[in-house]
Amino acid sequence: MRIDTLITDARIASMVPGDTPYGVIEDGAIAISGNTISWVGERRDAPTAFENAHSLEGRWVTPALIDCHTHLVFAGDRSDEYERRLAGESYAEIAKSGGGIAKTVEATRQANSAQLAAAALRRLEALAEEGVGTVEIKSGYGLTIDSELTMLKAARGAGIASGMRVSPTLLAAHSIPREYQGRSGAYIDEVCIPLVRQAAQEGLADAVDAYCEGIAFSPEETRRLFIAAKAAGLPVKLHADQLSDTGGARLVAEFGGLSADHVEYTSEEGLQAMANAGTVAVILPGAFYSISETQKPPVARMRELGIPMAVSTDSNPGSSPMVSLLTAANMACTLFGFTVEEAVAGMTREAARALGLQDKLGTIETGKIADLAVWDIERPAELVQWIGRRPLHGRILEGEWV
Ligand code: DI6
Ligand code: FE
Repeated sequence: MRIDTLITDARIASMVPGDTPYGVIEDGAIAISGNTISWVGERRDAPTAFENAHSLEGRWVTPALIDCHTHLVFAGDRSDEYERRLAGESYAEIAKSGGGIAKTVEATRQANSAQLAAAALRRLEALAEEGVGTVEIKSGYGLTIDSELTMLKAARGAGIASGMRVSPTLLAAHSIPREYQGRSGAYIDEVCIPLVRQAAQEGLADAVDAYCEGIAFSPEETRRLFIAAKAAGLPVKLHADQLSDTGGARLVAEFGGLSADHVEYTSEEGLQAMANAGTVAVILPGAFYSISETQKPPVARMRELGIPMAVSTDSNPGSSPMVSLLTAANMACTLFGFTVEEAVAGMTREAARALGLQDKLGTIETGKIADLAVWDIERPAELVQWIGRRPLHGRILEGEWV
């Protein structure tokens, strides 16, 4: 195979599980052919025929980071809610009084696709400066057929404008809109399920998500939605057990779901189901921190059970107003007891798995897409230790420097 670029003089944290932490190759080389990694190994064994060579001058290289749970398409502002929480109201109380997600829905319904994409682009750029190459973006602030479709299109548009890979998720079952108050089942049947079918037919979403919680949708409603998603050929994931144990993790695992996200209140039974199904736990410490939650996700037990763990920003205007994946990784370690290696895997290999992209992304391995992040650091742990530092030297996406 013709090699377009041979990257040399690289300290590679391949994130391939194996004998060395981080899958390290100390004096490594990476061959890129088109958009694909065609060879990885020790520099002394590297192929000798290639078009261009590019020395990283001893810098570290990891897979480009992946933020696998965001709500970064939205309009409006929720800083009033922050002040209310500081004054003692809880996230759930604010939601029940008509604030919270409902406030963002009002603003988002007023915005057009171009406005939404422009606002999302700024947030994507903040993630890009930290080495992120792939971002999942959920709908869920439109809550009508038209405005959910507008959000999905805005997510794609922002992705194209940013040069990043965006994986859109349909989250119509995020909140019960005011016109369906007291009729959440009708909202599932009349809006969410038709949207699932349309999004699948038109290729507008890669997965279906829901918010299964006391302040949102019941397990029975979530199940109906998941049945429709499966019938339409779309994988499912779930905001599960964030504020209480609703059995959400067990439910999404039963459907072979990609991920159960938040999982602070997940029971032992739910964890067993996730382990059996291979469902990824997506840990969202920014939301835990921002809403002053005290119940931590059961990280030690998940580790014991071999549940894959990803870490993500949950970037949104209410419960997790953050555009820093490295800060989320730092929080996962300091607040929840992740090891640094687990945090880096959680932003790369396991985040790819949470998106069903584990065959294409998330490690530096032959055959994977050449999405890489190059860093000015001495050790991988520096990536996670610091808050607010951006040690990125540059990104290679689909084989090209950006
Ligand atoms: N859980 C979350 O963390 C976000 N959505 C959800 O269901 C919060 C979204 C928001 O507060 O706007
Ligand atoms: Fe979320």
